[in-house]
Amino acid sequence: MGESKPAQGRSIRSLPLVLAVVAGVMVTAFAGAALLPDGSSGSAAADLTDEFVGAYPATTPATGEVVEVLLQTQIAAIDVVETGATAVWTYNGQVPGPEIRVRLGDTVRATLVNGLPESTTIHWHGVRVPNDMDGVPAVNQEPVEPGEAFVYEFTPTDAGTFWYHSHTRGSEQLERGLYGSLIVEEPEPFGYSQDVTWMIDDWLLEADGRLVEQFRQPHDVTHNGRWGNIVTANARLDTVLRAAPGERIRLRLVNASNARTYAPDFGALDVDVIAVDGMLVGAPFDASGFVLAPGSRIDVDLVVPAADEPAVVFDNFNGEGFAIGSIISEGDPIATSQFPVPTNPAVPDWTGAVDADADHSYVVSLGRAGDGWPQWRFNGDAFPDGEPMALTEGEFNKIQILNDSQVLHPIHLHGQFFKVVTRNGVSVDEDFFRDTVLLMPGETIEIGLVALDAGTWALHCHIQEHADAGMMTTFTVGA
Ligand SMILES: [Cu+2]
Repeated sequence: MGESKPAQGRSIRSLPLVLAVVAGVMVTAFAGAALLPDGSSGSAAADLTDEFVGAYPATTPATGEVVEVLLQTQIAAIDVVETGATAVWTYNGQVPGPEIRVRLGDTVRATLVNGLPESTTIHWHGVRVPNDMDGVPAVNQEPVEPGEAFVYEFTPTDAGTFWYHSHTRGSEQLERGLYGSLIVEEPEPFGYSQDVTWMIDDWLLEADGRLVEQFRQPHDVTHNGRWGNIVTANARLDTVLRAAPGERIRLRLVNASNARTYAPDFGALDVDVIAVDGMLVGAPFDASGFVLAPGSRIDVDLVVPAADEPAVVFDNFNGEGFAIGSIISEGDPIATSQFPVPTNPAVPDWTGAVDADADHSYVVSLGRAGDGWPQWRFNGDAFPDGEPMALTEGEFNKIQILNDSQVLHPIHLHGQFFKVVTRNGVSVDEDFFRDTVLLMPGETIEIGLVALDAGTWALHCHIQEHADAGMMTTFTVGA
């Protein structure tokens, strides 16, 4: 353990929230006195910024504790199916990579040592990190070449369920197994008897267990990416959560798939979502039917009932009915721990954002590169072409995204959380933040956010085959 290095720009990045508070006080003080002839206050954006105050912090002080992690990329073999071993690319010889667990305020110092035959980088999905720690080649850092090392150091700003994965040629590197979870625990535990992570992934395997090694097939690129023929939790087909009747459990589900979307079905179990994409929700809601797009997470709160049969958690997104994992109730019943479901009451309402003008807009479309290869584009440009979108730091921004295609696109913003405010022009009242949102074919959505974290960040489709075919752009926050 050692001294933590303060993250760059911390003091600068705390300013916008202070300004927002001041602006909020002024708006409140003059409410009613500044109405325009049309009845509006003329300060809709300021009101929306004001609603955000207190939703999550601009910064979190470091405790000084440093958690050192070595992440060595290497080729290994694991047993996914019984018919034969699967050669995979791993962090430290395992899939998922080691679960990194820290307490809020702890500093993560992760040393990537690249033992692969090609370059790689690590992205800390959903974690608000200093910009140069975000892991995107050509945006945040140089690629880490074979035999080289890179030290990632950051103090997570938020508690919650996050994950790390390769952000280099993800259509192959993620698919081969380069992912793991990063759990940031709250300063005081809530009182769950078990806290369990299931990283959900699908694999496209030959009958003998070998990975199908044709990546970026044109059909996958132009459709919904590469979907596998088996579904695993923590790279196993037989993942089981064993608990006594009455146990109250926090189960964290991470969609680590390249492309497949899930809708976890808990059957007869009574399951509440308490967090989405790492962040606590404003109020818990029934988990059934929640759509878990690639990159996304949900944390659920469940009480294990007395039961003779395992409760199987199925994927119910497209009717294939893959089992994800199961929960086995065994042993003597215990008294269920009683505590209020954790929430974040400060999630902004932002239903008024339906009337705000979009500050920026994107159209997503499929085209062809000069060599005929399929190419995904934001506003006609495939990465690295295109100008960065400039967001106003510390103020409400509304972004419209139109999916002008017939396939799914889970859109992920780096370094920020946002709320979905409209779908196809209709106001949406989701009582939680996201870092990834699924666009259905032909759909137009609008998201709102107050950008607190300065720098140039990636915005891309989390279907890896789409991202690697150009479906990425950048945006800037602050100077
Ligand atoms: Cu996409």
